[in-house]
Amino acid sequence: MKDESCLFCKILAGEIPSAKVYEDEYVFAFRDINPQAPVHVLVVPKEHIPCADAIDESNSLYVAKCFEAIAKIAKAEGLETGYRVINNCGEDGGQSVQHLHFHLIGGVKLSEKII
Ligand code: DGP
Repeated sequence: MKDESCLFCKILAGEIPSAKVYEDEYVFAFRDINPQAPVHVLVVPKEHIPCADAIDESNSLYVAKCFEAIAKIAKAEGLETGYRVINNCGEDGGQSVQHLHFHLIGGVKLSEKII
């Protein structure tokens, strides 16, 4: 289901252009407009799930499919020595777009590590 006011729903609908790297029935992935590493891909469910806090048994298949896609994209992007997957959730988590997404970051030795 689409949220008319959601930036990523507009990208999914092709109303806003993006640099697509992967797509299947459940997932769309595209390059972040403000990359933080040589590879910075946003992996987005095609269902409008606002944030990680809204994941439940009705939509968790989309999350599983996102992680299946992440493994495929990482291989396709040549990230055989590793990468990081980040989800920002809510105001304290620093989430700026209210459509669940996973940042796939790599292509360099990542230094800033919180955990
Ligand atoms: P977050 O702060 O975790 O909600 O991440 C949102 C990301 O979305 C941020 O890294 C920048 C990216 N972004 C925002 N607007 C656009 C856009 O129009 N196109 C693309 N490709 N990325 C965007």
